[in-house]
Order: sequence, then C-alpha cells, then structure tokens
Amino acid sequence: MLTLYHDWDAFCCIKVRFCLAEKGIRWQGEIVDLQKLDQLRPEYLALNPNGVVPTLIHDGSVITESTVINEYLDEVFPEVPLAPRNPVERAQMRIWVKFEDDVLHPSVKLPTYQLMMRHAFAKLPRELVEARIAAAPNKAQAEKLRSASSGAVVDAAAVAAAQEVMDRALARMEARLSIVPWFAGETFSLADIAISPFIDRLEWLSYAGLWGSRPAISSWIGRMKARPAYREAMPLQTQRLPAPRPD
Ligand SMILES: N[C@@H](CCC(=O)N[C@@H](CS)C(=O)NCC(=O)O)C(=O)O
Repeated sequence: MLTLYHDWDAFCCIKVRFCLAEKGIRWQGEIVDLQKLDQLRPEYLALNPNGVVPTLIHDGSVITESTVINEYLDEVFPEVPLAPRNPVERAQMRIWVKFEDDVLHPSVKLPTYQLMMRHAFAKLPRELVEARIAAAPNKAQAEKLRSASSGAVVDAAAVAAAQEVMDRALARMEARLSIVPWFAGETFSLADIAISPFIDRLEWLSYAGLWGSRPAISSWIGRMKARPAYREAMPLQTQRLPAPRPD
C-alpha cells in the first residue's frame, strides 16, 4: 500500500502525484496542511525530519525528497517507464530534474511565501505560529516562515530578484525545447514531470507573461496540459493556495 503525505497546492507534491498518475498507481493521501504549518508538527517531523512535503510510505518504508520518491516509483513500478532507455537521455533527464531541484523550485519559494502563504498565516494564532517555527529543522526555513508570518510588508526587491532568476531559467528552458520536444530529448520523462509544477505556480502568480515570447515553452506547456495525468495531479480550484496579493 502507498500513502502519500502531501498538500494539494504544493510544488513538490504535484510532481509526485503527476508521476503516480502517469503510472496509474493507486495511492491514499494524508493531508499535511502547509497553511497551518502542519509540516512542523512533531508527528510529521518524526516521518520527515526536514519538515517538508511530500513523504511517501510504501509497505512501511519511508521515502522522502520528491526526486528520490519519483525515481523510487519508477524502479518499483516499471510497467510505465518514465526514464529514457538511452543513457544520454537519462543523463539529460537527471540534469533537468536537478535544475528543477536547485534553481526552479527555490526560485518560487519566496514569491509563494511573500505573496500567497502570508495571507494564510495572518489568520493563525500567533502562539501556534511561534511554536511551529521553533520546531523548524533549519534556520533558513525558520527565517522564511518568520518573515512570511511577521505581518511586515512584502519584500518587493526580493520578489523582483526571484523573477529575474525565473526569467533566466526560462531562457535556458526555451533553448533546450527549441531543439528537442522533451527535456530529456525525444522521450517524455521524469524531467518534464518535475518541471511542470514550476509553470503551474508561475501561472498562479500571474507570471505567465515570462514565456509570452518563448514559443518552444508555450508548445511544451500545451502538450503537458493535454496529458490526463497532468490534470489528475493538479489541485482543484478549491484546493489552491490563497490568490497572490502584494499588500
Ligand atoms: N527537496 C524537497 C523540497 C520539499 C519542499 O520544500 N516542500 C515544500 C512544498 S513544495 C514544503 O513542504 N514547504 C514547507 C516549508 O518550507 O516549510 C523535495 O523535493 O521533496
């Protein structure tokens, strides 16, 4: 049996649900509500000491890290393979998944917390926020959460800097997709799955203009959205984070 600890509108959880849906794997979900900082509850930290979602439990084994989870799923359920057979394409797949982990996901964190999560945290009792932040496993996470829950005005310069990182990343993605249909090459793979939540988050942040003049990315997005598994993985409108507001 597979249990996924996740939240609906969390980047890394969409990535894993997309993989599960492509493979047609049945799973059950346990919601970890990020808007209530439930990722820092002691019971959850016992499963995932990083205090983040997702976490997969398979027949009693605990697997964390979305990239590791997706590779694990691809190994254990090989019927619908999501890694190319060609070694060069496999290497390209890993390079682009790493790019998502190292650049794309970090770039959306700040705007997500400053423009969206902030409004959810404002509704929580201060003592609860303080208690949860005190349990954060590292300083960076504690500072991110403290800043987003402080009630202070949005750090506009930091949001603009994040947009610049995204723009540069999109330029690199456009160059890749101008020569091959999928990030790994000729084969749809875990790399496309990993990168798709980035596009979804940018759309929700109203940053879709960043690929207005990038036809290869626009074409790839159209092909991704046409996949039934993509639609299955995405949150419903009612499961979305609060709409972004700069105030
Ligand atoms: N490298 C981790 C990152 C996990 C991560 O940052 N998850 C986000 C949601 S996409 C989260 O739980 N954020 C809560 C927090 O940072 O407090 C992975 O890929 O699983």
